[in-house]
Amino acid sequence: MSPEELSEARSRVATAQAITILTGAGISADSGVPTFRGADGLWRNYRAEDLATPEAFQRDPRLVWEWYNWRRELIATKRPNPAHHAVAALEARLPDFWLITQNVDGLHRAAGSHKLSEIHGNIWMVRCTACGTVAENHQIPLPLLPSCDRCRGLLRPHIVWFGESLDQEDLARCAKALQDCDVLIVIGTSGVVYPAAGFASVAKEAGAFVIEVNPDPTPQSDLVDIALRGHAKDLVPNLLETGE
Ligand code: BJW
Ligand code: ZN
Repeated sequence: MSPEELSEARSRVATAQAITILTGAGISADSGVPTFRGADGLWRNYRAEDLATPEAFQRDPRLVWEWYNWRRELIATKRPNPAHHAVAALEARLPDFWLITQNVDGLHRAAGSHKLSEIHGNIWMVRCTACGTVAENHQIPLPLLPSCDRCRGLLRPHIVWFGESLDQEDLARCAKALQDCDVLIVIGTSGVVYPAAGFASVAKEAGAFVIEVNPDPTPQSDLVDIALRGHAKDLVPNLLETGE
């Protein structure tokens, strides 16, 4: 990444009428939340891919809730970092803005973001497997077989697991944000989980200028216009706070 690239990226952001941001676990890594893939992405020899499926929950709901209790406990101690705050500040000053996050940790909301789609759900929400009621729940730890207040059915995390469909309204809102933006900024995602992995190319085909912020290359790096290599907490404030 050359100084010219950072400077061009900053000027694209400063002059854009409509900006969409897509975030992944890397933006919360700087707050101390482990990412999914890579050395920190393991929990007791299980991979996220082995626990984050409806089949895993059917087979052993206690094990899956144990994992979520562990993550809820960890995330409860974490706070938004300068990258989350810079994203929220951009929303506050740019009317045409949308944030798409794959993160379930709620740190964007904690930083003050409102115009956002949490496309993979939220770890502080639960859903009844019997009656479908969705509720906010901050209890830690939850019983290993938590039950619904309304019908006593088994609760599950309100999170999108592998093989499950994303919310259609959320997806439609994201499609509009990808079509309409002048600039898409993709921050801290490995770009391997669909449909989010396809969002950079959707925006690019619709004419957007695409900026990636990630210390490492991803499968989308070749299609983006500028790849800024480094940590979100350092680069994102620099990129977004253009001091207009
Ligand atoms: C930093 C940093 C710093 C580090 N600063 N950066 C098309 C093709 C192939 C497969 C499919 C397809 N369409 C659907 C599928 C199946 C599947 C899928 O994509 N599989 C792939 C693995 C191949 N997708 C689905 O099943 C989705 N459903 C769906 O599409 O329904 C319709 C359908 C179903 C089946 C077939 C076809 C259609 C649902 C996906 C749900 C994903 N859910 C999870 C788990 C939730 C559990 C939980 O959180 O409790 O969401 S998976 C996990 O990965 C989590 C994340 O949101 C997601 C993305 O991970 P992310 O954010 O990219 O994190 P990492 O760890 O991978 O990367 C971190 C990055 O940060 C790295 O790049 C670092 O370099 C970087 N980084 N430090 C900036 N300081
Ligand atoms: Zn219920």
